[in-house]
Amino acid sequence: MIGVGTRFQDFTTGSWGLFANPERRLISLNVAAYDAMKHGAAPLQSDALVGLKELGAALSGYTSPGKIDGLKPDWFAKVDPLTVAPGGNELPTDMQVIGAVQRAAGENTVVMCAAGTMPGELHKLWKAGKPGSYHMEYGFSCMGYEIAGAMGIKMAQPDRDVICFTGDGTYMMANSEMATAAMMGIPFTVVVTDNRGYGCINRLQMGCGGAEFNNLLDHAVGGENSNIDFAKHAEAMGATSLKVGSIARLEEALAKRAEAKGPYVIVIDTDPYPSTESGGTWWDVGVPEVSERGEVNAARAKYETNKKLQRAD
Ligand SMILES: Cc1ncc(C[n+]2csc(CCOP(=O)(O)OP(=O)(O)O)c2C)c(N)n1
Ligand SMILES: [Mg+2]
Repeated sequence: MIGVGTRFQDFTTGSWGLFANPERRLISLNVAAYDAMKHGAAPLQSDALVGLKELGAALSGYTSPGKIDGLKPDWFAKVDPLTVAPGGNELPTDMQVIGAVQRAAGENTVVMCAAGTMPGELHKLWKAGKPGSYHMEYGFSCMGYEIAGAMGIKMAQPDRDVICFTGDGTYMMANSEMATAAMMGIPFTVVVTDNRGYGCINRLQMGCGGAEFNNLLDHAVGGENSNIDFAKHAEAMGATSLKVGSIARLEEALAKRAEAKGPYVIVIDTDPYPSTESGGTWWDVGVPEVSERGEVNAARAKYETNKKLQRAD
């Protein structure tokens, strides 16, 4: 395997469960020696472009025995149905929101995101257009990067159509650059998926056998008193904003995004529970060894099975 510019971190490697084959050898091309050396890889310290050109020349005539044709269409045939208009859900899912944005996006669109449910969902579901159209802060997946980041992308590439995904939690963590964008008339679109809490962390908690606790507003002390109006909040900072009640209305609102003079914020309530199961890989998040909860014991047993697949050397 050849890794280019990767730190081979947990999300890339399924916590090293994906690359368990004993025959596996790594070549790591990285400008940082520290990263190139990791996991017993043969290190190639180089700029990516220069290194790839030289590797390409050295490998000329070689063809891989692996077959990758058809993998991409097969994948999308499996997951595309999740992105089409609401199924049985009372509230739209985040996958359906991605579908609506995908249908509204053009060649010139850049989608961006950083933290919460959306990075994982976009990674699985988004079909990127031309190069430079998918901007994901997944180095640290830092909540609050989204709105400032979207403004930065638009400033760097004024001709691109920038669409930012942000959850309600990450919107709350940092949003004030919206006021700057409104003041300076920097136009980009923000889709706020409001599932009333930290949906992805709640699912992680459940996945580790835990009872739902303190991640969704409805499980927090006084949560019933919280009813944040994100559209009004954005409007108060000078953005054009609206709240939509369905995927169809979201599509109508997205179609009008070019009319906005500054940031254009569309808020939609989503279901905090569903996520795309396919393609899900293991993440080495510790589970207690001892618990009175059957769910934790079951999660621990699964953890130990997965731990055996891990090969990080
Ligand atoms: C600065 C920062 N703090 C904490 C986290 C851990 N974290 C990742 S996602 C998340 C919750 C995100 O909630 P929200 O934006 O509402 O997204 P949702 O999963 O509900 O769609 C938290 C606390 C983080 N990534 N960055
Ligand atoms: Mg949320």
